[in-house]
Amino acid sequence: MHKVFLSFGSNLGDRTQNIRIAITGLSQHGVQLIRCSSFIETDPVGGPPQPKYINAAAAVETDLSPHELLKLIHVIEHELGRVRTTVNGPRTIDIDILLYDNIKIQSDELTIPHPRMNERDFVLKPLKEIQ
Ligand code: PH2
Ligand code: MG
Ligand code: MG
Repeated sequence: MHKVFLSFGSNLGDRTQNIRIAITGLSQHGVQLIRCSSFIETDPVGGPPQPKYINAAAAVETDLSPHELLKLIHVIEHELGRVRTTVNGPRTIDIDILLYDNIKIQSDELTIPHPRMNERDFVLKPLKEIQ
């Protein structure tokens, strides 16, 4: 089992429900929830003018590899209606892998630890609650 920290963000539709559905979707595909932070409302950082976000973080356990987990995340994001248009633009759901054991990965598709996590209060605040 691998210990993974995920971050969640949503600023379209029922933001809280979107994050709950994402966590349920993960748990149905071998990604077990260990701890979940509170859900916080945050001002958008970067991107075009857009609605406020709900952000959260979760500690999970899984046997999936980092790339298998990323694939599952993309499926769940797609199921929740995520459409990739503008960089840092509004979205129904964004699920990011922050940490995966003590692994370091740098590939075209995936960088772990998440390269911008330490600059982002909307990531760090919920993460600190559960670490
Ligand atoms: N995600 C972004 C860009 N900006 N701002 C907030 N408040 N919350 C986010 O989750 C967020 C963001 C790109 O992933
Ligand atoms: Mg993100
Ligand atoms: Mg993402």
